[in-house]
Amino acid sequence: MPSVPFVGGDTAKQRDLASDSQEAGSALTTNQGLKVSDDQNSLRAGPRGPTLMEDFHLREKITHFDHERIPERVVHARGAAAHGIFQVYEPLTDLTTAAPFQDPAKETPVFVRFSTVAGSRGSADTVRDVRGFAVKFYTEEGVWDLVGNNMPVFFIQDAVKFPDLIHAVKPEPHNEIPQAQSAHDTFWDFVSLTPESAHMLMWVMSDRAIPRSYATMEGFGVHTFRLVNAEGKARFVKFHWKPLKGIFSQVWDEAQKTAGKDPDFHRRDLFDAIERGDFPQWELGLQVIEEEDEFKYGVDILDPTKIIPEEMVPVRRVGLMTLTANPGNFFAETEQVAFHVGHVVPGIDFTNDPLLQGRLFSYLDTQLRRVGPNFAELPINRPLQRVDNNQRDGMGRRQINRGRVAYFPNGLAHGCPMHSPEAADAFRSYAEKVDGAKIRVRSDSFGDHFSQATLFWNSMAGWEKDHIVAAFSFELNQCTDVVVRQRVMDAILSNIALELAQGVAARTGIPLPEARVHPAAAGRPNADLPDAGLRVGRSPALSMDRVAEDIRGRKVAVLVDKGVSAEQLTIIQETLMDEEAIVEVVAPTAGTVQGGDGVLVPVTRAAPNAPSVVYDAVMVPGGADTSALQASGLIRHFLNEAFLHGKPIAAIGTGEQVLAAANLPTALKEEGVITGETLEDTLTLFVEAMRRHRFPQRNVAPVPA
Ligand code: HDE
Repeated sequence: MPSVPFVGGDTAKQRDLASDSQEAGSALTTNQGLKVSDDQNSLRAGPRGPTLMEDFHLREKITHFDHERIPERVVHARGAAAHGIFQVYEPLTDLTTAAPFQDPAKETPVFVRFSTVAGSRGSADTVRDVRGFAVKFYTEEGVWDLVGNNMPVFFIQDAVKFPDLIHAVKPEPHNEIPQAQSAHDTFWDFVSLTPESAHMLMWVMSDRAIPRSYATMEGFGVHTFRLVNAEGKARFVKFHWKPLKGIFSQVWDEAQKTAGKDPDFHRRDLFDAIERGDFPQWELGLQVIEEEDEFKYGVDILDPTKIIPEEMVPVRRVGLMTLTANPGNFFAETEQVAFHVGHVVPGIDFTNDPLLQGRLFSYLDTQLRRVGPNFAELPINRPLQRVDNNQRDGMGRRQINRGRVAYFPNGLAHGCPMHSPEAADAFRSYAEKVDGAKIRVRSDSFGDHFSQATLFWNSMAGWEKDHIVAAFSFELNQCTDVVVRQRVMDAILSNIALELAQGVAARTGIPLPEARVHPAAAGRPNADLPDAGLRVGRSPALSMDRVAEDIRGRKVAVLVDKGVSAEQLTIIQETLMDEEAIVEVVAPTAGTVQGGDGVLVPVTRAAPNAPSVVYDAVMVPGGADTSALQASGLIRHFLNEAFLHGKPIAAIGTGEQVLAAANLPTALKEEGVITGETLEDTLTLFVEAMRRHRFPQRNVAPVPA
């Protein structure tokens, strides 16, 4: 798998943005350019007198401050972003004329914003939620936005239901509780009455909804789009982003605690990784479907609650995206960036997916409300090339359009700017033939709501099933309305898998339905569609039960206190840093500790500031004496929590006494607790265990039979 280190300088977009940045070292001025003599004292009548209205500097400064916020996004308010580049591996001219896919030598600048959906702008990163994965490509033929999520399907099949879905999941309107959580009555009330959400519910109740980092998430365009080549031939396409670091998550208890200990966990991880040159990378994957194969796969490709399993249509990896730079200013870039599914370039087109069609309206509308009519002129949104048309004026207009002509056709400006009927690089909509009666009807081919939810369940490893059962149970135990709880059981869970329904029943006390709702009554199977093996099989690509290729960017805590062997510590640090892991020395207090061999050991972080939830693994070196470490309640708590969350734990020599003091079992090598080995062997086993990420046997009880 190619992992191309980024060696270049700023992307074209960053250079474009840099032209807007302020001069360093300049004098403080008002917005009118006046040099300010005193920015610390307002103008008043005598040292103890009232402040004067006349103080235009005070008024300008305060007024601007009062207007600093723009409306937060109605969904996806909480997010973080980065700049980068995209490069295609080989020309895709047979498939599309889209600019980023023509030339492997070409670096297309991108700006990528990741987000949660339900929470406000100040909410925590690690909540259970879908993650947005929105990519803006600044191509030489205009801006293309691939506005996706980290899950390949969605809750609803028609955009008209979106406001209801979001009203249901957002905090309840009478008391604005709970923040950034689906675990409340109104969400489960809505989805239990909306069986088309069953498949998506499986994804959000899986660990996909609590990613370890943005860099370990997949991304999906969700809808089926079209690729169109120079001959005008179109094919259907589904877009995928495959993370080179693999797909890894937190566990639920850990995610909840991280939300309190470090609400910026994902944002910080992305920022820090880029600052230290550990650039997150994803391969772009395409599932291409010939037009004549539209009905071959047993699902309607216009239905956004369905996937085409990778085992049926393989994902062809066509290029690499590398995030190389953090934004210079969060507001100007991350907050003001305005994505729109309708921003496409020649060679990419839409389909009639009714969710996509509604989004084509919504994104422009929301940017007009949120950022204003001239949002496209803002530095982060403007394309790299010159914009020329007859649109004029509006709030916040930047461009000064000289001359008296702002219409077409015109003779006074020689017909300019003129449209380009002949130009090969102009956008032309794909001439799909459309013919139908005006009706408010959903196609029967959208009717099977459960087969793929079952497929997802069948494709999970045992521990993933445990986590899904635990997640449904947690959410339903947060619901107070017995009717809602029972309806989720009767109308959703029992139609997906009996084993799932039984597991949730055992943990929630919700009775199983007396007679299982017959699948046909719940909208399946769909007799109109050929059964292509989807309904019975497994799709291994859906499982996260995998081992990482390396431990790059994983965070290890090495627990120390006075008496630690500084020599061992150095070897641990060097070995793990050679693997490009991040090693932090954690002690009960900050500063330095006196090593057993007389060396002063610098501490990276004190235990109160270094909760176990922000680390992937923990190591306890030995030394002359570990009694100080054994005596620390914080350290014992740290180890217990890391154990519960299934993290690799290793102890060397007298370090084992610290594990014993924390009452941890020390003979669990198969489950990632490494003891009784030489330092060298411990490190080898530890790195191997870290590649497995977690030992989930430790963090959840088995699903009751
Ligand atoms: Fe969005 N969505 N969405 N959405 N969405 C927005 O646009 C909407 C949907 C997604 O980082 C809004 O600028 C409707 C699916 C991302 O700035 C808004 C429907 C997918 C982002 C909107 C959907 C997404 C948004 C709010 C159902 C995955 C954040 C603020 C028809 C394919 C982009 C904004 C960023 C944001 C509407 C469903 C992804 C209101 C009506 C499906 C990643 O326009």
